[in-house]
Amino acid sequence: MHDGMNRREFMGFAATAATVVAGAAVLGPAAPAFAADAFPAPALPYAENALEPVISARTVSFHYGKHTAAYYANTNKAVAGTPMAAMKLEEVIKSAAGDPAKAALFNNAAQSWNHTFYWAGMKPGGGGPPPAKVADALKAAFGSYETAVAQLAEAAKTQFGSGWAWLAKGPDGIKALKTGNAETPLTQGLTPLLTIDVWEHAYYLDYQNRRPDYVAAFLDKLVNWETAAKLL
Ligand code: MN3
Repeated sequence: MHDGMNRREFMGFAATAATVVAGAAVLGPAAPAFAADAFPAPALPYAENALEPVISARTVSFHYGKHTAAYYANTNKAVAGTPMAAMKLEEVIKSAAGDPAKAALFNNAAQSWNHTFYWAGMKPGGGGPPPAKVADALKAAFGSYETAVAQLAEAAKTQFGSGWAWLAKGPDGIKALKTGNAETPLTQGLTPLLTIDVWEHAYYLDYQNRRPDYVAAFLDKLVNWETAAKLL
C-alpha cells in the first residue's frame, strides 16, 4: 500500500479488486464509508499523481475527485430509500437502461461503473503488450494483439463526441466497440475487459484536442492488462 492510502481506502480497493475478479460487481462487500450511501465510490487505486506524466494529477483530481464523485453522489441520491439501494450497481444500470423515466439514474449509475472500471484499467508503469493469457485471447479474436489494440484505438478515436471505447467479451468472443455518453456494453450482455474514457474531461487539460495522442499514451504507458486478465 502506498503512502497516502489509509487502511480503509486500501480495504475498499482490495474488495473492489476482488469483485472485479469475480466479474459480477465493481462494488464490493466492504462497509460503506457512510451508512446512507448504497454505492460508496471506491478509492482511486493509486495516488492522484501516479499516472504522470501521461495523465496529470490535475486531470485526475478533477476526473476522480469531481466527475467520478458526482456520478456516485447522484446515484446514491437517486436510489436512497428505494429497493434499488439493495441491488448491485450493475443491476441498477440494467434495470434503468432504456427507460426514459430513469434516464438520469441510468446515466449516473453507468458513469459510476464506467469510471471505476476505467481507473482499474490503468496503472503507473503500465502499457505495452499484455500477459500471455490476454495476448492469446486477443490473438484468437482479432488475429493478433496489434490488431486488437488498433481496433480499440480506432474505436476511441472515432467515437463522435463524449463516450467510451471498449474491449468486451460476449458469446461470439472479444470485440472492440464504442459507446456514446454513459452507454456501456453491460446492457448488451457483454463483459467489459477494458475501457478508455474519451469524454473531453478525461484528456483536455493534458492533450487539448489531441485525442489520438491521449489514446496512444493510454495504450503505450498506462493500460493495466491484469484487469482484463482477471475477467477472462
Ligand atoms: Mn470521465
